[in-house]
Amino acid sequence: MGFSQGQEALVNSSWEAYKQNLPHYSVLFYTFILEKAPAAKGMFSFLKDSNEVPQGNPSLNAHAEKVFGMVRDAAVQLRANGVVVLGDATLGAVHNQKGVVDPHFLVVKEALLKTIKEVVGDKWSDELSVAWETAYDGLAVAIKKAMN
Ligand code: HEM
Ligand code: ISQ
Repeated sequence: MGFSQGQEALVNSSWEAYKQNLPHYSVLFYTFILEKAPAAKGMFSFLKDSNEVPQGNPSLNAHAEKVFGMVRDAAVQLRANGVVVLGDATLGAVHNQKGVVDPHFLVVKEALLKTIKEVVGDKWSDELSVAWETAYDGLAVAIKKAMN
């Protein structure tokens, strides 16, 4: 089964809700990543010098928005073309250089889903979860390919 219009709509509407309170959800996103992978702290330039995830850091917010936006774009691509193509080919090298390995992709995936769960509150559903997971997995495959 391909990625449906309904799935794309689920991703789009929760992406819009995420952007409504970007600073809050971005901090939450990093917090979930570090809960699962405390050692990842040293990998992120905007985290490594502080004990907590810094609030109100524009660069931190912009990076988180970019990651979420890329997953949302992956959903659009899956719906239109059935495949995710990485727009920025340098992302493979960026992640290699930072020492990102395969299991990290599961950490980021879980953090993304937990964040979306907070974003949508009682609108959370299995369908919503599967839509985000499918888009994320497609994008993760594309980034991992670029890392080889
Ligand atoms: C950098 C996206 C997975 C760690 C970046 C950048 C993007 C990005 C766009 C470039 C800098 C920026 O503009 O934000 C993604 C996406 C992912 C993914 C879409 C999954 C689908 C991962 C994973 C890790 C990771 C699994 C490991 C924990 C990093 C680090 C940087 C980075 C450490 C450099 C940040 C800095 O400048 O300090 N990522 N990434 N990424 N990514 Fe990812
Ligand atoms: C880059 N890659 C993966 C996850 C991220 C989370 C927040 C900011 C940047 C990121």
